[in-house]
Amino acid sequence: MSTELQVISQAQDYQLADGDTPVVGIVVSDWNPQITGTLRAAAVEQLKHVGLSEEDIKILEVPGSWELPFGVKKIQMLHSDLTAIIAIGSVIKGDTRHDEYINSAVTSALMQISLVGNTPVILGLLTTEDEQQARDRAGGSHGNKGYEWALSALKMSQLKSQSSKKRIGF
Ligand code: RBF
Repeated sequence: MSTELQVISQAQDYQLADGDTPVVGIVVSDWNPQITGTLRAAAVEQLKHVGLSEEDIKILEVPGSWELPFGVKKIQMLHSDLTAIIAIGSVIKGDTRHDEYINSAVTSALMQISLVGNTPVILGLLTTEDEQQARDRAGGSHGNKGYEWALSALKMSQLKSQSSKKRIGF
């Protein structure tokens, strides 16, 4: 697995393993919609690039990042065949400490859901100091994190469905 720092600004080639049929859920927050919309578009583009169809990608919208954990639980109830779920949100620091409370609660809830359930949850939460930092990561100078999150979802889908001890070749 590569540990090099990569800036990904477009869909990457990725070979699905034989018999691997990922079905990916995307839960996306409507707060800071220009940012989350761009992240979501990149994630969908990446998944389609490797061969997933519209049917293999299930999308659920929630009002804000705070609602992401409930959205993840809900999408699992609606679609029992999901192999991974990406939770997308953008929390931007403001005059109050809302960002700290939201980020802390949401990240630990998503981790809990991932571990208690049997479906990996990909953390697609931008936690930035300002809007520019968010833009930089949603199609700007730091690429578009949506592509990376989709690739993580594909890798974790493969890991979830792995039934033997053979090494997974990412
Ligand atoms: N939700 C986000 O996804 N990103 C934000 O930057 C964000 N900022 C907020 C700031 C304040 C002061 C409040 C009260 C809410 C904010 N929310 C934000 C919305 C939050 O995630 C949630 O949708 C609402 O609090 C309703 O539960």
